[in-house]
Amino acid sequence: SEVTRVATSPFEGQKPGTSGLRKKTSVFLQPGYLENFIQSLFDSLPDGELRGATLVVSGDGRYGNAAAVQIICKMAAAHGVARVWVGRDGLLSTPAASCVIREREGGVACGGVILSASHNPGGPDADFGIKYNVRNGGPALESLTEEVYERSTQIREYAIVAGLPDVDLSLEGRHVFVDEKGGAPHFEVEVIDPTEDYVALMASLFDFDALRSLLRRPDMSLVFDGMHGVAGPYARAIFGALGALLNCIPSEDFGGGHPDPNLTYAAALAKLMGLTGQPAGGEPPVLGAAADGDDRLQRGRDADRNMIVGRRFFVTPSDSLAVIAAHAHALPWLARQGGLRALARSMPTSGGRPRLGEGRAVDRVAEELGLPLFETPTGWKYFGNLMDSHLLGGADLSPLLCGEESFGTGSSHIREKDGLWAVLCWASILAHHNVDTPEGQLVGVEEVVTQHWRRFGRNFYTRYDYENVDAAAAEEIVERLRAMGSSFRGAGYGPSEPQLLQDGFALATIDEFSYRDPVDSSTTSQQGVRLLFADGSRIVLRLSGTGSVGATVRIYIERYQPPGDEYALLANATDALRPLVDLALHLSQVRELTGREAPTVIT
Ligand code: VG1
Ligand code: CO
Repeated sequence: SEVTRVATSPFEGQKPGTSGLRKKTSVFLQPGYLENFIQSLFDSLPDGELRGATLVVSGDGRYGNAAAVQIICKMAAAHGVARVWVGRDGLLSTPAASCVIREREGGVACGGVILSASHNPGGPDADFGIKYNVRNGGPALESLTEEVYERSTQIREYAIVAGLPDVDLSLEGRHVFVDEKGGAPHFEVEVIDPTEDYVALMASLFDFDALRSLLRRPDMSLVFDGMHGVAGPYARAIFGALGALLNCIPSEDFGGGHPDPNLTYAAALAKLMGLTGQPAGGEPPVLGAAADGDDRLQRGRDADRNMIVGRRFFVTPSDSLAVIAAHAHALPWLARQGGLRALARSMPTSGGRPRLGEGRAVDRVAEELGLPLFETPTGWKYFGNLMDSHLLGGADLSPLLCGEESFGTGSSHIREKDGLWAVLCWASILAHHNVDTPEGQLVGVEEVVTQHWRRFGRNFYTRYDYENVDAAAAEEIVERLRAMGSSFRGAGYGPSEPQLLQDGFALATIDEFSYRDPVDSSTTSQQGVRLLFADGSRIVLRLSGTGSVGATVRIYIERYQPPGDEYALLANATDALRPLVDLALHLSQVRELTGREAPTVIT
């Protein structure tokens, strides 16, 4: 069919944030909005990139997903793409999309358009999102997304094969379109099984036999909460293959709201695991996990995040990363590759700078294993460059483990965070600790984590989110802390001369995080204000880059407890952090400036 050129004019604000372009669904539904963005994206790709190429197009199934897939297919046809891979029903989890780009047919795809607003809720009144992942399977870097934005401000027309019929996305297989005049280049949409490539990859990374033996023990139990997200089918395929009795909680038990996997939103799992209230009947399961999925009615599914819970025991995401890193030897594919080469974490993830006070959490593990530790801005895209450092002429830093405090954990097996992979890591860690334990004496999650603290110390950690506050007020909070930084330095305070604050806190540094990518030397600045204390405690404040309206203020609060004092090590986190939380609220004036008495969410 013919390519149509449709006249259009720019929409404001098509600027991708932490993880792609996220806007209200109604904004995306304006005629031409999606088309403009896709045209700007296609125009920003290297010359010839799409000609004859295979492109992955899929999403998390939220409201608008299927219609957007059809439009993008028609635009791909107009730009010379030979084949589009779409997951059945237009669905692929974010990690599975990364996997399909990298692995399917040996990694022939040129990239993928992922329709997801991940942890933001979906629906006609909620959010929609779109991001592009490049050939390595990872999110596009800022150099590309900036260009897309630039082009979106100047766009005049977009190209589409408007006459191409919609594809039945429920039918797996090849849907081939031949030009009626014959001989013209053909275009096809291949609807693929969304779990096939991903499950095969997991089976190659982990020792499924060892996991099967663990999961068959009468004293072992696992519960996985897919939170109505796309994780469900992947979990069924994987844990089904492992013969695990997957306690599938009926979805009706979950209230709608927000797809973050955390103790607030995964309330049913928290209850089942004995963290809140009385669990119904018997001991809670040994290992519990949730992926990010979503609210009940407005399906949105992404499955890149994970939450790990033990029996009556919550594992902070920063601890989860540190524990996985400390167990690299127990993870088969890492062992096969001769062990880890590097570790990375986003700046707000538990750690801080090791040169001040003690190095912490994952930093301590890196120190002990003698591995380089990279501290990157928030968002997954920065990890990809490190993993592909050899392609850019640097030292090979893969295999690399990385993570974020926001329930994101992953490694160089793909280029996205990966919720189910993290659960398999934890199952592998339990398998490793329980090779010889007698029945009834299974080493559980709590024991693994407390052993870790006894060796490395513990980072008490919490995050306060103030969602959808006035944008000017949010800016003012950041400005205040910047100004505080200037006067702090002006007065000559610093690491060797800390400033004594209320409650005896000694402030050693205030700075604003900026990152110079060690591989391609690009820089990213204004990534959050950090207050570092002489005892190694830390307060970080930054504004979210994934919201669709207003601003979200995130305050990250962390205190390090060295090993040795058993009582202090096992203290209640809320109590242990209270003075520092009070200080953070006081210094930021977040209550006064936003008019919010309490945060929207505490994790
Ligand atoms: C948040 C998290 C960040 C994460 C991002 C995407 O970003 O803090 O760690 O990478 O969401 O996660 P921000 O800018 O709102 O703080 V997902 O699961 O929504 O792709
Ligand atoms: Co997500």
